[in-house]
Amino acid sequence: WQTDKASDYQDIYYHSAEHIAKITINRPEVRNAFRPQTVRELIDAFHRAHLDPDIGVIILTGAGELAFCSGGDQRIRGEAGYQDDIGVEHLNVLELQRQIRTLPKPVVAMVAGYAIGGGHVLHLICDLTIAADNARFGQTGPKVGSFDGGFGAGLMARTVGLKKAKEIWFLCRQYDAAEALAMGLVNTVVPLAELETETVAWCRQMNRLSPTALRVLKSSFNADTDGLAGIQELAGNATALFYTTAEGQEGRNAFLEKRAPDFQQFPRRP
Ligand code: 1HA
Repeated sequence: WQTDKASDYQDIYYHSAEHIAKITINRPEVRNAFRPQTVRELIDAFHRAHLDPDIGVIILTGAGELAFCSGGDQRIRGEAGYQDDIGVEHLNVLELQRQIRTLPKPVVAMVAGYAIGGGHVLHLICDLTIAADNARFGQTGPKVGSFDGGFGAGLMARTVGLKKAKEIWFLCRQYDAAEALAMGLVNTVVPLAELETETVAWCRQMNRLSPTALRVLKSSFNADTDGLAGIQELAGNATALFYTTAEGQEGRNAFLEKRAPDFQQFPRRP
């Protein structure tokens, strides 16, 4: 992996190799819990990977073997949210969830150890999850005085079914990797020592496929769940493809050449 020298992150790492970006939450002393700074940096890193034409697939992971992410850092939870360095309460993790969901490249969660609370929702939001055999999954909201009733509930129900999703949230149990696989919460389980090799193999396989097909498919999977915003995302791809056609370009050319557009030259396909 190459370390990104341009970035100056405190709470995360950004690495890249072979058209894969790897974003790592690096707070192992708190099981990779996130604070506002962490989320700010994650949003920046995902933005970087999104815009980099050299990157086809993104891995999200946590430092060490004990945790992927344990959710919001409870030590800095104030009266009305998670406090930043100057005491302002804002976490923006919901913005991060939307970003991972809508950025037009596959995002793979590489999970060793705990994916818990808001950290569990982050892996859920990712397109695919590769779990090590020591992975443990669960929500804690009702235990620690929180809940994620957005994608945390709705996408969970779509992923594992309504009964199981309610069990996960209402009982706050933990599930091991085999149980997670059985309920469709993860794509595969591998020995811890093989976690990165296997994850990279999945990424390489996706990188050999058509980026446009993967891009449009990702937005297709969001379209019904996300309502008009989902249709916007899907339709944005249609517009981008239309721009590459002679028919789309005729409109632009006519405007720039101050003439009437000639759309008669284009077929009205059945
Ligand atoms: O629900 C939301 C949101 C909802 C809507 C909108 C935004 C949201 C944003 C966030 C969240 C949430 O994430 S709520 C859920 C918050 N997270 C949790 O309740 C998980 C708390 N942690 C644990 O349950 C356990 O620590 C663990 C199962 C992840 C690991 O257990 P283990 O291996 O036994 O380690 P443990 O000894 O508990 O933890 C190691 C150290 O890490 C401890 O610190 P130390 O005693 O060494 O000083 C522990 O306090 C710390 N730590 C672990 N998780 C967190 C944490 N410190 C702060 N925040 C944490 N989340």
